[in-house]
Amino acid sequence: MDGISPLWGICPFNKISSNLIECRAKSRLPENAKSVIVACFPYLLDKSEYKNLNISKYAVVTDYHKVALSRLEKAVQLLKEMFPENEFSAFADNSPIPEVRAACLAGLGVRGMNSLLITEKYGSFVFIGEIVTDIELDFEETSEKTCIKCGRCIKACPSSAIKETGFERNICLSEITQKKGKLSEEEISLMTDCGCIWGCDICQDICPMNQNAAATEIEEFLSSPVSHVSEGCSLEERAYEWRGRKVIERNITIQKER
Ligand code: B12
Repeated sequence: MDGISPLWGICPFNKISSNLIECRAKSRLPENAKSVIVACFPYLLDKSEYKNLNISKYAVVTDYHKVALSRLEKAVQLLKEMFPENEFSAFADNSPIPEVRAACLAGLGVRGMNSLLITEKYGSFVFIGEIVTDIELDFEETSEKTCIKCGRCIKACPSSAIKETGFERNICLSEITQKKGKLSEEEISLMTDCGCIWGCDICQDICPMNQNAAATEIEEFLSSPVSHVSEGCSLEERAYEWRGRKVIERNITIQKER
């Protein structure tokens, strides 16, 4: 796995099996799943790549769904050759696995109050993907640990989506920028105040545990960053491609008109 991801670990499937996310990908889970090999894909680039930034950093790099899945599929090929009797399925984001929880239980980092996985080396600027298998793999017993709980993300969140008691998805600015349809005046103001057309990084940028986050070594992420989007821009290989042109163009128009 080391050539696939610089940070990975094992989470026993039975520790997350009662929290699976309902989605179509669930049908791809091995019938007798026993272990989850959880992998992180760091995505932070050098500051010089964020000039004129008007999208969230996660969307600057080549679409992570494709990058993570193609890397994990390579590992699946090798594992299938080594263990032809067993089953292996790769997922990234579009996954029945609650990925933050699985990564915490695999010992890859802690859960921030902003609900994200924070790793020691790369901070929270990592994507998560996994391979689920019916092999019972050895793992280190660990519980889900939390961040230092300084509360800065709670204070900084422009829509108060982050609370001591949990996370309110519907009002998260990242969700607002990605949802279809007409936005309310309040949603439009939130988006224009933040100046971000896609996603939101406020709770990550403010996090003290992210201040020395290391940059990515993943070649596919280093090779073709796009930090600024404008009308008619290409969506190919970008994390905003799955939503279609309408949503991103709506957001670009909103920012232009303010
Ligand atoms: C739906 C979703 C969203 C929604 C809702 C996010 C949310 N926080 O609920 C929206 C669109 C808002 C969103 C936004 C973002 N997302 Co998102 N998202 C997902 C997705 C697809 C599912 C998450 C989910 O619903 N899980 C189900 C719940 C039940 O799981 P859970 O959170 O582990 O549930 C437990 C918690 O509620 C827990 N719990 C909650 N809070 C706390 C606190 C403590 C202290 C403890 C102990 C437990 C705990 O108890 C539950 C029981 O297990 C995941 C991919 C995946 N398959 O997991 C990506 C994922 C979480 N997103 C990701 C990213 C990158 C983002 C953004 C940073 C993108 C951006 N820059 O705009 C933002 C961050 C916003 C934020 N602060 O969360 C990454 C996170 C990587 C990381 N380092 O953690 C993931 C893992 C995708 C990936 N494959 O990399 N996302």
